Amino acid sequence: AYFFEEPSHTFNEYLLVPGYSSAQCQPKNVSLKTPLVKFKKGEEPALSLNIPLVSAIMQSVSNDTMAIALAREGGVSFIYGSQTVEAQAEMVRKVKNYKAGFVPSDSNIAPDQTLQDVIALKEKTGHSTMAVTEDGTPNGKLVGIVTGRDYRISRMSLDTKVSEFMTPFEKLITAKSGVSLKEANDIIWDNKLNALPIIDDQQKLEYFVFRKDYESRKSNPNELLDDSKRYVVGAGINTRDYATRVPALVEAGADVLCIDSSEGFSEWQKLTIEWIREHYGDSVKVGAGNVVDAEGFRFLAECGADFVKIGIGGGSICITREQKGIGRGQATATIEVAKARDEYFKETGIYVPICSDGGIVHDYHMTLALAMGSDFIMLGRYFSRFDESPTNKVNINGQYMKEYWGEGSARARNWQRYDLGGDAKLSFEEGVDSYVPYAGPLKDNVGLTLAKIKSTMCNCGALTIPELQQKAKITLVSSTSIVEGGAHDVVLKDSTPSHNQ
Ligand code: MZP
Repeated sequence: AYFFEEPSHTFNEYLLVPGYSSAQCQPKNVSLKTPLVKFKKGEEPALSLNIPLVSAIMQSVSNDTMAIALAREGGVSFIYGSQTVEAQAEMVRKVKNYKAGFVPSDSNIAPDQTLQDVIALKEKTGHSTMAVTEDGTPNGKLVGIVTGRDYRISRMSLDTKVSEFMTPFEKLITAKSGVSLKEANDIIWDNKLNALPIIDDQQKLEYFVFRKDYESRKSNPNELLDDSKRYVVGAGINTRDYATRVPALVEAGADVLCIDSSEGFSEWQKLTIEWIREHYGDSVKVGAGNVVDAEGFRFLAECGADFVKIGIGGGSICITREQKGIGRGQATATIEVAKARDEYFKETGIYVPICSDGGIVHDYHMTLALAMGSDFIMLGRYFSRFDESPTNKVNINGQYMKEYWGEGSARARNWQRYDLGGDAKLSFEEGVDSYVPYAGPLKDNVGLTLAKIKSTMCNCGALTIPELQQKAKITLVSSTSIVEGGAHDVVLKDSTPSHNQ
């Protein structure tokens, strides 16, 4: 047997030691842009991320709603593959058909709704909801509701009056009535209007409502668009049905694919990548993984993977290490694979981005993963807590939770992720079904996380991710100093401080 010299470590066992910060080192000057797919020395990658975060290829994390919300902030979701080819392609299509800046296509008007109905719908769907009045004024007769992730009403309760929570709107145009919602969205897009299409029960446009201030559409400068109108979206594939799944996803408009497997150092991944290259050349981008050492990285890089994902057994819902005894501490795996990536780049002039997948508990773990060499990070638990994840929000003992389950759990039954040939079934579980504390909208949480990452980067004297990787000083910490890192020797007034949730 081969014995690794070092024990394998997790992110929790490391800290960053600050470096010199110049006056330029301010969070507003930090760029988090990072490559998503491989590129040759001196060239630009065909796809980059504006923030180094991607959401996990999981039923409980990445659907079309999550993908739109994350692309808006500059990251990418990989729509889960443990569903039929048609259902997955439809999710991809929804993201691609959803033009940036629009009201989501589930916007709806319900004639004769009461305010109580509006509130009940908001409670039921968790969606933000806006009331629309007949004449567009706050005190006008309620004629319908518009639901959508953009229109957040924070002060809604059963005794709230329409006039108290409604954003003032003015109904301006009726001339275009009768066109389809899609055509209405095109009109809004082409005229850069900040407007909502209101549809009748035949799904035809009845009228637009405009913001009173006639503001033009303002987009987030980080928004990840591949042409100027559509959001970037990824999708998971497996090593069994790629000959049917890949064409359907490509046809639906997926920008990047990723082979989703718990263990990627296998001939199955080679065959899958070869098939894609044979049919699409380099035009279809495909990541591979997961691996945890240099050998695994090199194998997948030589197979032609566009990026390589790292991580076995570190996911929050993962019991692979307990069930099979395979895996490696996520920090050690990331450090070794990053070295292999750099050596491969020196030798071949090809930079193959790497992605640390799973095991992120605190926001600072993300900064550590980047500092250790990861180009971007895949997260499941983190994103599952948000409004936009596809799972139920439930009240458990007075606390709101979201459901979160592993792809290797009996609930997901994603046998293809654990496939080693043989029978098409999940022989034993490698994941659990769980709850995670509900955390609210993605935008707010991601904003806070990025603020922390940027601030830490400034402490390390780095304004870009490559600069962080070059300048970071990283130290292992003893178990005693981990205790020192939290609040200690004081009696906390609140036993669950918000920064620990
Ligand atoms: P985390 O962000 O929740 O810690 O980890 C998410 C990652 O765990 C996923 O991206 C995937 O690689 C991995 N995963 C998903 N399902 C399972 C499982 O059921 C799993 N064992 O390990």
